[in-house]
Amino acid sequence: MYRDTPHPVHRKDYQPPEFLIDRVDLRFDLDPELTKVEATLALRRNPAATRGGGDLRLHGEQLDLEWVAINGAALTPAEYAVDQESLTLHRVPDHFTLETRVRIHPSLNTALEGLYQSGDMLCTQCEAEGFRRITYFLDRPDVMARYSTTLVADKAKFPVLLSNGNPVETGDLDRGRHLARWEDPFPKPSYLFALIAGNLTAVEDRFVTASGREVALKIYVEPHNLDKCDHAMRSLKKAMRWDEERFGREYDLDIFMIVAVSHFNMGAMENKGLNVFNDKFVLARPDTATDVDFDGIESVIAHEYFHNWTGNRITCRDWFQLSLKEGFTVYRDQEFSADVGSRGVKRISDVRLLRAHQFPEDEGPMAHPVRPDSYIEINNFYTATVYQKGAEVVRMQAKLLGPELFRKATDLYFERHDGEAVTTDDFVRCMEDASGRDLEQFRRWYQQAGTPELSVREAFDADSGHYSLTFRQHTPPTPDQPLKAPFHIPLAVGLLGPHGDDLPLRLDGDAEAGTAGTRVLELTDSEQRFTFVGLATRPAPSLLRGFPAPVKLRFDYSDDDLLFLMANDSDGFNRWDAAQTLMQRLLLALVEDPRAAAPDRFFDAFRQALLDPASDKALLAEVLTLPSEAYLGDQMRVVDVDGIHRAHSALGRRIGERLRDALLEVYRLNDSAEPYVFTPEAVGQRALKNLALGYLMKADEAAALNACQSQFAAGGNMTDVIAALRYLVDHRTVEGARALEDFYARWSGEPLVLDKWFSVQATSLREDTLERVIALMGHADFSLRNPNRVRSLVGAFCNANQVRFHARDGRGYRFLADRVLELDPLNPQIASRLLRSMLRWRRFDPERQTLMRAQIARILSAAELSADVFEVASKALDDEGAKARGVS
Ligand code: B3K
Ligand code: ZN
Repeated sequence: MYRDTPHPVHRKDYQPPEFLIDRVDLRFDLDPELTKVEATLALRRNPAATRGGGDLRLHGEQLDLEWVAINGAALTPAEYAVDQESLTLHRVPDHFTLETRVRIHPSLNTALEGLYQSGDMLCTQCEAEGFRRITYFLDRPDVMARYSTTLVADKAKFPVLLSNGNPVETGDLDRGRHLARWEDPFPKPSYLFALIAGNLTAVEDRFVTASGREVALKIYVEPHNLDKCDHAMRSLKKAMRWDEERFGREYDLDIFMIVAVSHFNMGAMENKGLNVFNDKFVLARPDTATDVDFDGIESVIAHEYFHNWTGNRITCRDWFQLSLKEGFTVYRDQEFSADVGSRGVKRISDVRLLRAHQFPEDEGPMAHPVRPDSYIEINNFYTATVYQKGAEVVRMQAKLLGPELFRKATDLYFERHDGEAVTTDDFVRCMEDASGRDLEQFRRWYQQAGTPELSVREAFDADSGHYSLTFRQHTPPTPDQPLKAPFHIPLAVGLLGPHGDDLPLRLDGDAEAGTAGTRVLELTDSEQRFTFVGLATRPAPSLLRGFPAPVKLRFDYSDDDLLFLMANDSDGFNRWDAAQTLMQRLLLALVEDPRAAAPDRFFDAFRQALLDPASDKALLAEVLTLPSEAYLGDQMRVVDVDGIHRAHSALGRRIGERLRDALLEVYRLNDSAEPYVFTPEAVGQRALKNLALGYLMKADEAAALNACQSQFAAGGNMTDVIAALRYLVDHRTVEGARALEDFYARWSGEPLVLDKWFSVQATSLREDTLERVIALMGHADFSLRNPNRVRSLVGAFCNANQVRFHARDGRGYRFLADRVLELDPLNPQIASRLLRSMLRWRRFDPERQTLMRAQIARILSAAELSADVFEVASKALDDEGAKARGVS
């Protein structure tokens, strides 16, 4: 907690560490109330350091220092100084051994950073700067050391003791205690340290690597969750194999462990050899977890596993380089999911996510480049920009290089930088060196914030058969970056003939006749024209196939073009995008004029798509899903909260009414009685079926109510149950209330399922949702101490329920501010995340602006705030930044 204004850290101030640490020997005497940590560090002056003095300052927070010695001699108080954030050793030699002993208090650690207690177990979270809450250290990623860890604890309470690396010793001690010692042969930064102590059971398996080494795989969970690990284990083995095949990366230790923890600030953590997971991303059974959960588990397990190479073996020089590991690893997990599932659907859901979270971030007060220039609290920069846009930036490089050269470049990266802490620039240099391409201009994607707007004009000359596309790029100002230089943007373009076929793509000046399909063009200027030749009639342009760059496309498609692309484009992504644009248009017209009617041909196209037996069901479900209310708001100059909600409900209801028969047919055809399987086909079938049911429920269709109730009662799998529950709660007061009671009675003992029960209520469109949410805050099962529970109730209400959170009376805003103030002293990371729902207050009408502004100001005036919340709140209200962007 800070009384003074916390200061930003700047990228330009980076200095190499004055000392390096070669070895770390840790000994933990574990106890939830009081844990003792003894650390022995082998330090030496860094030959590459640019400055150095006699003193050495180590990071340390909330540590009670008991003892400190250099080369075996205890220091006297004159030889060191301790403050709230550090231990400074005066006049240290060039080489020395430092020993410290500190006391820490895991059971009091509600921030869940450092060593803390979750239920009956002890666990750690060190990224980004949690290790300094465990012991005094150079807690920065460019200090990589070899660790050994000895854990001592009561054997009955903590039979399992885990840390990074390989197990080397176990043994019994006096007073019912025991010990375990772990050695990690790979040098690592402190943020990758982990330990776990608990009463856990493991699901075990083995994996033989491409070179024939055997690796033991263990997933540790609390004993009652043993039957929910199959999917996680399958996912892990798939990910290990895929990384060998696709990137040539093999696992390197004898053992790989995953531990599921129920109190966790984020999704999971890639600690070397010992990944610690939020149990939401491990535990799944068909009756407890939805398709979305199964999918999340598969990709998060893969993501953390992939970090072993992109993050752990090669790490970040400093936290400004976070996207070096996160952007690349997200790209890798996206490609993995595309390969093991459906590539088209995966791309759609990734772009949906990017547009829903990253684009708004890029136009808000916390917009920052993929490689930020400054931060106050690094935990605030685990953002959609660093992760998702960072992945898009890697994807663009893969596109520019093509698959072979990209693989050559990643091979070079792994070889050149193994064991190092490097920068995003080092990554791009590998792309350049392996391909011979100059990516100097491309580097702007790391440096400039903001989403480029890409306006396109077309011209067709029937006489010459020339068809030209003129692209103009413009990136709006962002805080501290008023002017932007043009980006290097890969474009993937196709042209459709009158029968929907892909035309040959020959550019003016090409020697060869073009081939039909998709062509990658490179835009580097602020305006550039591409002229295609040999066209008999005006083609329908299919621009940005597969979404090759994170930009906003502005092209004045006619409705006819969109319907044509939706029906014919060979690119699945663009079929979806055309449908989305069309629906967005209809909805925004309805917002303007509630009496506007959707044209018949829209319903005809919808019906045709629904009844097409050849269609990919998962893709179809995506195509036929209306853009969300929040996304529609993003497309308006001033978000019309109530108008959007009205239009959204009206069109949904209209679809249900007009297409009743087709929807009922689709429901019937896809309502399978087969046992649950998690395959792309089965997932698609469930998605389509539940989409149809949703439209029918909106239309208040009697047959749908029956179907919904029996689907809920049958309880076949959680995907179907939760869909039915949501529809009942949203549309039927009596039946909804009964279903909620039944659901609670059935699932109150399963925390992850209970989270869904809270979420369904928090995201309900019913008018009394806020009252319910407030009432649920007092429910015996609610706790501010569990991040999953907070997210499932408070987070869901504030982030995923635009119409109720942004209710005109401002009570949603006050509710959020109260929660932020309540949570901040307990868990600043969670408090600061929640507050982000108000970051874009300037996008709303003046009344709502005033209300939100007042709540943010109230938060800022609190006597004590964490750096996390302070940074978000102060940037939210930063008028200078806003002026630079031309908004008021
Ligand atoms: N690297 C962690 C995130 C750490 C967040 C710290 N506030 C999980 C991941 O991205 O894989
Ligand atoms: Zn990651």
